Amino acid sequence: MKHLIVKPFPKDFFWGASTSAYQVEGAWNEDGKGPSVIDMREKYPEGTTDYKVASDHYHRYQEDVALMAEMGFKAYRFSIAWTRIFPNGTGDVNIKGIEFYSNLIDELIKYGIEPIVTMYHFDLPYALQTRGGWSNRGTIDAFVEYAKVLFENYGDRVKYWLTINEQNMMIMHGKALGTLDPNLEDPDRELYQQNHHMLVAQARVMDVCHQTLPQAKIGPAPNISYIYPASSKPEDVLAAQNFNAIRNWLYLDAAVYGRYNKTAWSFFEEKGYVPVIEAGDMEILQKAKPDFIAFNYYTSKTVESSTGDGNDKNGTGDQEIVIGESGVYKGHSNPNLPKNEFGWEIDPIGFRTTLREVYDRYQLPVIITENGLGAFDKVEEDGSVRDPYRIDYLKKHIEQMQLAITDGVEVFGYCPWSAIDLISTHQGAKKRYGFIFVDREEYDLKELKRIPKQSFYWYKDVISTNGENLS
Ligand code: BGP
Repeated sequence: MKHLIVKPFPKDFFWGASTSAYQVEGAWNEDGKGPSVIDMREKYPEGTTDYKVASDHYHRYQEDVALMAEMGFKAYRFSIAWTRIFPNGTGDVNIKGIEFYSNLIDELIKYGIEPIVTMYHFDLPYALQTRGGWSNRGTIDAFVEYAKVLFENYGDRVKYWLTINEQNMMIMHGKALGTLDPNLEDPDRELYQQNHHMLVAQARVMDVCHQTLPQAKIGPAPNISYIYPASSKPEDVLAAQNFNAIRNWLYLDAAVYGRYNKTAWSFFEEKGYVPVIEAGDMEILQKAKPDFIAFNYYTSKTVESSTGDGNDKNGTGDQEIVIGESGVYKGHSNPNLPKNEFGWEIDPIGFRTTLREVYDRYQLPVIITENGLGAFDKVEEDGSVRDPYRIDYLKKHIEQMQLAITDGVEVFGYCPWSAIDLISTHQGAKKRYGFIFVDREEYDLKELKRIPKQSFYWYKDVISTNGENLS
């Protein structure tokens, strides 16, 4: 639809940005923090650093929040490191960890910035992993115990909660993210069992949130990308339906309706991935209802029908760009879309399509919790950092988000990735996403000086005009 009149962004729209604890904080073993699966990874991608210091936000959060306030942030989405609260995943609470986030939340509130808290962003406590991680139903209880402590300590100030970041990516690409236990014997079958446990854990936590904090709102935070068929061939359309179900709707149908998506379930049956569901699990899923849907969007995906000859994995680049599943769908590079430096297709219109589809299916308010462009930013001789490519990416996505709002989608916030430079999951410190440059290199920490980028000033203007001035 080509709108002649575009609706404005809602008043009180949550303009902000996102980070995650392990990628930004550093201080990986300070003040009683226990190790997470990320800290204990056997190796990191070649030529990339670990997460021990990251952007040193743990020690510099006041300076960082002041910069966010200068940009005019209305919201900041960050994650709490489970291992700062429970160094062993469960058991004794670490008071210093409680204090850190309490101070961070107070600092945000001081500037009128709404804290939006992700409870778990990839960094499962290593102590739980050694006991089977998400394969062990005990981890469900541990997550509920952890959530209760967060609600008790921060529920007076935090109104917006996100349960699990990108559960779908942890299940489908856990190896690349470093969240998958490398010793799993039958990873594919086991992963969908873990997925089931995460769904139950999420549902229980949503329920506890509603019972204990009636004013709070809580939702899931998957990565959602609408899947296109490579052509109008009916076989390709079926393949796209398959992948949409397995990658996207499986997770949201369970979170919102408390049921397994039928196409995804038939995929489990076909492949031998059917999870064990214990008595009462489906009732738990059905009882819990999210208040909104948060999702991360970077790119769309395109597939064609499977050749079934073992050559379905297709694509180039990193992360989940190489996709395909024998007999189900085959990855296809979309010739209509440009790619970023890392091979990720750039698709702003796909963002509008995804927003419309998510809202049509679930009829819940939506907040975008990640969207952004990774690039090799550099400090110029005059000390500035110019990132017009990032401005261009964000501008086009914001335009499409506004069109989706005009289409009728209820969007209440936009928190792109990332507020400040942090360590990328796949390419270390050199791949940057932030509005604020952090002066460090992969192995040389320098002084970790903060430098507002060109996009910082641009975004400041976007926020102050409530999205009217995108130029
Ligand atoms: C999402 C994660 C983030 C972040 C982002 C960018 O999947 O939720 O934690 O890493 O992707 O990915 P990358 O850093 O690999 O470019």
